[in-house]
Amino acid sequence: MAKKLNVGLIGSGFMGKAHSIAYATIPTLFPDAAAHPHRYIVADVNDELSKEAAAHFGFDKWTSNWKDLINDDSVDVIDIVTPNFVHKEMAIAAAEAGKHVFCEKPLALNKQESKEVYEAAKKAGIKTGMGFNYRKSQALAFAKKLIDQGKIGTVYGFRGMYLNDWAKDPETPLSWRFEKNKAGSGVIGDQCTHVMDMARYLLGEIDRVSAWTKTLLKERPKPTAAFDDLGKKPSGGSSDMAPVDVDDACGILVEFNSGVMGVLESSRFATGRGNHIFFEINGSKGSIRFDWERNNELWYASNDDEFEERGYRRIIMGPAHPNGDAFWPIAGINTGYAEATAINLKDFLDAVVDGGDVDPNFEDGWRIEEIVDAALRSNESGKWEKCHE
Ligand code: NAI
Ligand code: SOE
Repeated sequence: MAKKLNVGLIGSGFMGKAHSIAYATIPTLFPDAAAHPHRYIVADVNDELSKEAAAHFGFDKWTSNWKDLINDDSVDVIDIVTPNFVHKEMAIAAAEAGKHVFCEKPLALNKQESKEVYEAAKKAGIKTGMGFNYRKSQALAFAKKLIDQGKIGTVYGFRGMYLNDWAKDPETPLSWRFEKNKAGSGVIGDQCTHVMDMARYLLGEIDRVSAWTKTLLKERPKPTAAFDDLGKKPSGGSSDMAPVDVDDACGILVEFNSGVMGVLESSRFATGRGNHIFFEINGSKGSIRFDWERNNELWYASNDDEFEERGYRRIIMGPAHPNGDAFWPIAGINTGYAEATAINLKDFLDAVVDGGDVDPNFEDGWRIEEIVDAALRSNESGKWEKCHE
């Protein structure tokens, strides 16, 4: 019988919705899970948003002061889905109150802040989880299985990218994602970190980087309301302009601890790209490739195939693949973003109850911010930079 855990959710934007859908579906998808979430209380910045979120997302209660969640003895886990600049304060307060904490990526604005959050959570002895949800898709978990089984042999190289085009329009107003003091960094922390997470998950730690970043539009219209226009048709900008002080595009050469070479690229100006999170891994016995826009497929090429039949084959995810029991009886019926987010939150909640390890956790959040920091340093120095302490 699953233990009920009361969730306190802070933030009710894009990810507030995604996490609420996950909490609603976990009991149905995973009847045998150790924990089942209860949507207990939600907080946003004012009464209107918070009340609307409770009604829309199915929470019992709401408040416009996130500290109420921390001080509520009935709350078992705090889930932080606010803009990056408030993650640190909220996560440390929750940890110090002995709550288990899940935080969206990035863990904090930079590597120093992220380390502080990681250490506060470690000291408090709580369970932590990170919002690197894409890696929880069936295809990613299956890719890891193939690699761990040696199906692609000795790994020679990783190439990955995260391309979309939501920022390409100069009329898109400034929002927190364009401001260093609110976002920490630009596309490198906001998007490229998802590919870094996949790379670390599949191939282990990244040791050093050589990077180049660019701000493609140096100013944008000041917003006339406090909203994030992410991906929508531009509206709500004034004729006054404000500076963009973070990167819009990046290219990074990486070397893993294993010595494997990799190359990463990310841009939010890649016209025509939606959510193109792509990687390819080449090895001595085969290759794997993946594209999130077709996230129910994993492409696999094996040198064991007959010479004349060699090339990529498309494997469609289904009941035979990781977490298959939770979904549909036939391959190709398909799962997506909501299901990957549900698996990520389910794994975290289960660990709260059964005491197991969470993967990814705040240490991963901190280590990834170290890689971001090294890439930003490399952009300044023009040299390779080591990532970790
Ligand atoms: P958003 O701007 O759509 O929503 C943020 C919400 O937080 C807003 O409703 C805002 O009013 C609220 N908020 C801000 N300050 C607050 C405070 N002090 N107390 C309570 N509520 C507060 O942002 P979005 O897109 O949901 O991003 C949130 C976080 O999730 C970010 O850290 C972002 O990087 C991450 N994210 C992760 C994704 C993933 O796939 N893992 C996808 C999108 C965002
Ligand atoms: C914007 O680039 C964004 O919402 C990111 O913040 C998310 O992490 C990404 O997965 C979707 O795009």
